[in-house]
Amino acid sequence: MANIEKILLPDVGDFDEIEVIEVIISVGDEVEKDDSIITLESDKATMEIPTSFTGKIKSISVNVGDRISEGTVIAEIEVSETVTDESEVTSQPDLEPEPPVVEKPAPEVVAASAPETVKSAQLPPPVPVSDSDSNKVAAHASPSVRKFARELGVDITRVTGSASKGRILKEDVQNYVKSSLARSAPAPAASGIQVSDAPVIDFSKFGDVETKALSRIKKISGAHLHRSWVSVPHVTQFDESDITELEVFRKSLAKEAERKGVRLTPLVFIMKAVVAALQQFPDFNASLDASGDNLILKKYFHIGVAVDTPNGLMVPVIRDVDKKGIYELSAELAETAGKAREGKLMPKDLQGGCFSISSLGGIGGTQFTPIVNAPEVAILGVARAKMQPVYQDDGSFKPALMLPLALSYDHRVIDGAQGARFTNYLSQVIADMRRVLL
Ligand code: CAO
Repeated sequence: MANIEKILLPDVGDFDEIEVIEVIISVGDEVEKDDSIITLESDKATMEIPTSFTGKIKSISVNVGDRISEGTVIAEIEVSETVTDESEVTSQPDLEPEPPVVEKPAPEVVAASAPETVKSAQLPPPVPVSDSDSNKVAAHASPSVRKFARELGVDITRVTGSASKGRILKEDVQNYVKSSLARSAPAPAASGIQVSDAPVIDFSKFGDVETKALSRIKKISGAHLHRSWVSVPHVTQFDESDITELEVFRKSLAKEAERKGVRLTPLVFIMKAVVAALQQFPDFNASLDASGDNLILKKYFHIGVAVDTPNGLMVPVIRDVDKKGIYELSAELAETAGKAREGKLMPKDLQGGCFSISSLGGIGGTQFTPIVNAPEVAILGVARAKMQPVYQDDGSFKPALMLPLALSYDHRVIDGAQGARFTNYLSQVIADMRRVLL
């Protein structure tokens, strides 16, 4: 016959009518002796109450929010293991008229106890912890989980709990071991960068917060940018171009552009200059093949242009820039940027790029380091042009409109010297667009 026992609240010290803040078990759960079954909270401490029986929970008599005292029935359990040490029994046998007076196990007082400091012999050194981790006073885990952690040589204060209120489960310890082993394992040959999970931080502990979901575009572009950031060894080459004459030329075309219904900005000239530089340095107009051993050189010149939209960054592609004049490019750029902002781009509008340009010149800033739009091998960042005194050979200074350029490139494909030659050439072409004809 099944042996049903009542689990009673033991003496928990100087507390009476203490609140239940968590019921850890559910009916049907198999628990082991010393597993935590409920959590109580007073104004001084949070404590987990363990069971002294191994078995299956048949019923639960308390709810979150109840205030309970010594002797309150917490649950009934079908005992599957005989408790040999009578002195540890805290429950009341079903049929006995009087509960035996016994020595109760001390509840585990979480907030007040010191963290365990079991040293790990098998695991790699822990990663640096965040403020929130270092504030952790004690790991919130049942005795059996602590025992499990000790057996594996895990410092339980480093494990992030996934149960409510950060309680650490056996699975959390297992996951910690898995990720620690993965960190210490040699990096897989192909793609493998392993980073440990970021700690889960409850920012509301520090002040008011609001949760705002990332837009779909941000999530997609974020994953792409992250992949490029970690998989492409980046170098950024800075340069600048004197666009004083180009600005005179651009402004002289303003009326004509207006008649054609377009607005000329420096960007279209930069696009043409970029194509001239790509023709001069074909390795920049390329992608690595899947093996990583070959460069696919492209004979077409499709340029991606980063567009700032209300929902996030998009990089539509302007095709065959080499075959188009600046008015045609201006019209196409305006139309494409408009579509991007209205969410009307088709997937094909975002495909086939050879090289990207990210222009923040209309907004401001002196320089920035763009992320390569893989599988492309380079991207040009353009910041805001600024009037500057430029030193002349005769010892005088001449005012010049200087355009900051930042070329980020994939160092697996492009050497530093090539990067510098590319920006140097590009800078000269932008400064004197007649070079496009050469
Ligand atoms: N220096 C000084 N002025 C500049 C400039 C520069 N480098 N680039 C543009 N300007 C001026 C333009 O001439 C225009 O002024 P006028 O109307 O008086 O001529 C004004 O700034 C606004 O230009 P614009 O931004 O509307 O147009 P654009 O052709 O330069 O750029 C587009 C178009 C779609 C690229 C831009 O609107 C945009 O979205 N930029 C943001 C890109 C982005 O978010 N990049 C970050 C991606 S993360 O790497």
